[in-house]
Amino acid sequence: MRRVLFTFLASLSFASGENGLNGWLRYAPLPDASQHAGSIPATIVALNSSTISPVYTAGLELQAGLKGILGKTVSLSHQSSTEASSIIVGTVDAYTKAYGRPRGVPKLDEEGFWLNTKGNTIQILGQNERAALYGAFEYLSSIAQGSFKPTAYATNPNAPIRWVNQWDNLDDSGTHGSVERGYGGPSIFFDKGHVVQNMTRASQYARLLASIRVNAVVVNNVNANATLLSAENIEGIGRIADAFRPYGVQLGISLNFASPETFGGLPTADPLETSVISFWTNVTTQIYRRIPDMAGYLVKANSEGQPGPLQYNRTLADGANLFARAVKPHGGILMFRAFVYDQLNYTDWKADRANAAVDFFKDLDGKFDDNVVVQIKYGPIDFQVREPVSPLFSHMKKTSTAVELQVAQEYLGQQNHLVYLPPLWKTILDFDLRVDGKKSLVRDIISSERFNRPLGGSAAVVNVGTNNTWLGSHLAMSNLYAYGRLAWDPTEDSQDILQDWIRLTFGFDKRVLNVITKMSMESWQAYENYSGNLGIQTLTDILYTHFGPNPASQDNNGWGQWTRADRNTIGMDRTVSNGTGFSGQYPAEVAARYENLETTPDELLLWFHHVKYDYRLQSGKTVIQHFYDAHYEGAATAQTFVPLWESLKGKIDSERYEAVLFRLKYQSGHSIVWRDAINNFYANLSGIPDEAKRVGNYPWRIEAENMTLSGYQVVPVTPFETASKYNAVITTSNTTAGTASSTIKFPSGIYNVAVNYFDLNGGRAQYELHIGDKLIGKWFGNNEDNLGHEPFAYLDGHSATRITFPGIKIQKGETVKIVGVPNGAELAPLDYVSILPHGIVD
Ligand code: GCW
Repeated sequence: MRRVLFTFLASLSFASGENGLNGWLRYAPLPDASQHAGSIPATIVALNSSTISPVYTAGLELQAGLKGILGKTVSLSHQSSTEASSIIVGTVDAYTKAYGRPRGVPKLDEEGFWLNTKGNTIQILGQNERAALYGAFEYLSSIAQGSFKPTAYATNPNAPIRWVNQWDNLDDSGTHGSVERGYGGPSIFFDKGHVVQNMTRASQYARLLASIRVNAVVVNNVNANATLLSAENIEGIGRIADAFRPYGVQLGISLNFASPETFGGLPTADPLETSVISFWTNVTTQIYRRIPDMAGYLVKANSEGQPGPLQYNRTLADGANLFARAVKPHGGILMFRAFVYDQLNYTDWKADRANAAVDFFKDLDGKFDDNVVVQIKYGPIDFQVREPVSPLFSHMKKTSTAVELQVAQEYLGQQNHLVYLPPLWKTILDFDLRVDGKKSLVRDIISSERFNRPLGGSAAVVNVGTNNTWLGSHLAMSNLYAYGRLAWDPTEDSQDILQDWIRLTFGFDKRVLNVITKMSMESWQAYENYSGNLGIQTLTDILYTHFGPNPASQDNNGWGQWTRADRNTIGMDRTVSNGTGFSGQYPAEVAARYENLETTPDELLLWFHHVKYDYRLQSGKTVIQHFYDAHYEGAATAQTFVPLWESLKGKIDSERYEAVLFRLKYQSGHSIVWRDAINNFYANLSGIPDEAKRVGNYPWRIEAENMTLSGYQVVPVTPFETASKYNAVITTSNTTAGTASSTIKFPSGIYNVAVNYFDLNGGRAQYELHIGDKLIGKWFGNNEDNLGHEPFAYLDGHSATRITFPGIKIQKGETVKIVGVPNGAELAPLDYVSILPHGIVD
C-alpha cells in the first residue's frame, strides 16, 4: 500500500507544470519531504519590505520553494524579530542594523553572499540586495536536491559582468518579434514593432536568470534598430526593466551606431562631432530617467554591414568611448564587441578573417575609457564547433574584457541536436595564454585578476522565445543553466553542474541522472565527430542557414571561413612562416606550439595547417581516414541517445519525455545525413577511399531513383552530397500522390526500416510506408511545426530527414512501397529506404 501511494504521489508531481516553463526552478516535491520539513524554520524574515527589492523577492521565493519542495507553509515577515528560529534573508548591512554584526562572515565582494544553515537560524546574507536573492536560490537549490547538511560558507563571483545578450528584433509591424538565430519561437520582449504589453515572460525569464546569478540582459539584437530610441520604445523597455528589477537583473540595450543620422536627423554620426555627442548624451539621459539602474549599452560596429566609427575615419576606441562617456555619469557600462571583420579576397593566401580582431584592436589597448569592456567571441571566427581561443585576450592588458559565448546553438544543431556546451567553453576558459611567459588563464583575464582591470566577465548569446521550453528544447536548458554557473565560478566541473541541473529539472531517479549525464557529456564530441573535425570548423552551410552540412559553402567567397580544401590538400595555413601569420598573434610559447605542425594538437591541426589528406596525425591515422572514422563514430553515438532516452519511459512526465524523444530521434537521423554528406564530399574531392569501405557503399539501401516510380520523377540534389547517390525523387504534380516501390531482395527476417526524405517548410506532405500489404507507418513532413530551426526551403542537408520503423518483419520478395502525397510546395521528396538488419545503421 505504501508503495502504491508513493507511486501515485510521484506521478502527481509530474501531472502539472511539466511543460518546461519553470525550467530548473520547479520546486517539485521531495520524495522524503516529511523527514526534513520539521528541521526547517517556520518563519522567514526578509529584510526589505519594498516590493521591487530582490530581498523581498527572495522572501517570496523561499516561501514558494519550501511549500513546493517540502510542503511546508512558512510565514513571511519583513520586520526583524527576535524569533530564535527563522530564515533571515537580507543584505549584510540590513542584518547588522537589525541583529548586530553577523559572526564569521568574511569580506564579501559586491555581489557575494553568505549562507549559514548551521544554527537554528538560517542566514542568507548578500553584500547587496541581488546577492541576497542569489543566496536564497542557492539555499532552495540545495533543498530541492535533497541536501540538508548544515553548512556555512561565503561565495563571490569570478567577475562582475555576467550578462546575457538576446538577439531579439524590434521588427516592423508585420512580424512577431523575430529572434536572430532564435529557435524557441518569437521574442518574449517585442511584437510587431513594439515592446509587448504583457511582462509575464520577461519576469519569468529574470527569475530563471537571477537563480543562476546572471545580472543583466541586453534585450535587443546587436544588429540594432535605431527606432528603439523612440519615446514609446523607451517607455516599453522601461517596463521590461521594471519586470526585471525585483530579480536584481538589469536591462541593457544594443545601439545602432548610425542612430544620430537615421533616427536623430543629423548629417553625421561622427563620434567626435559635438552634435553627435550631445545626441547620445540626451538620449542616454532620457533612458536613465526612465530606467535609473540601466546596466549599459552593447555596440556592434563596423561589422557585417553595421555602421561604425571607421566610416568617419575615427578609431573603434573613439566610437566606444562616445557611448562610454554618455553612460558614465549614470554608472553605466559600454560593452563593445570585438567581432569586427571585413570581407576578404579568397585568392589571397595571406588573407585571414581570424586575424581581424587582433589587427583591429591591438593598437587600441589603453585607449578605451575605464567603463568600456571589449566583448570577445571565444574563438577568432564565429562560434564554431571547435576553435582555438581568441588571441585578442592576450593583447588587452590595459582594457577590461569579457568572453562572448553562445547558448544559442547557431552552428551546433540549432537546439535540434543535443550539444552540452560547457566542455567546449572550458577549453577556452581554462586555456593558458602564457602572456609574458606567465600563467594567464582566460578565466583569470576576464575576471580582471591577471591584468588588474576594473571590469570584466562574460556574455552569452541566448535565444529564448515564447515557446514554453524557452529554447525549443528541454535538454538545451542545461546550457543556459551552466552558463550562469560558470560565469560565477569557471572552475566548476561541467558534469557536476549538469547533474545539479538534472536533479532540479527531472528529479532524483538514478537512471535519469545517469542517462542524461552520459548523453550530455558525449554530445559535443559526437557533434564534432559528425560535423567538422580537426579544427576545420563546423562545415555547415555558412551562406544560408547554419544548420545542415555544406562544406563547399566555406570556400570561394569573401566570408573568410575557409577550409582551402582541394583535391590533394586541406586546412588553413595560419603559420607565420608560410601562411596568414595568425599563429603569431599568440604569446610566444603558444605561438610556437601552433606554428609547428608536430606540436599542434590534432583537434586543431587543420585550423593552423594546410596538409595533404594522407598526412598522419599524432593519433597515427591519416587526416582523411580520421574524417571517415569520426563521422561514423559520431553518428553511432547519436544513435545510442534514442534507446538511452527510451529507457527512461515512465520515469519522466510524458510531455517532456515525448518532446525530448522526438528531438533525439530527429538528431539520430540527421547525424547520418551529416555523416554521409561530409564523407561523400571529401571522398569525392580527394578520391581516397575509406579503408573500411563504408563511404559510398550502402548495401542495405534502396535508392528512390532506382525504385519503380509512378507519379514521381528523379531530380538531382544540390549540394550533391546531401542526397544518397546524389538524386532524390519528387512528385510530378503538387496535387497527385506518387508511389515508389521495389521488391525486397534481402533474406526474410526482422529489420529496422528507415526512410530518408526531405522536409521543406512550404507544405506538409504526407507519407506512407507499406511492406507487402501492410501499412507500416504514416507521417507528415511537418518539421516546420516541430523543430523551430531556420527555413529549409530546398532539398539539401537542412531538410534531409530520416524516420525509422523498428522491428519490421519482412519476407524476401515482398514489396516496399512509399506513397507520397504532396502538399503546397512540398512535393513529398524522397531519397532512399534502408532495410537494416539488427545492429546495422546505414
Ligand atoms: O555569426 C554571425 C551570426 C549573425 C550575428 C553575428 C554577430 C547578430 O550569423 O546572425 O548577428 O554573428 O555575432 O554579430
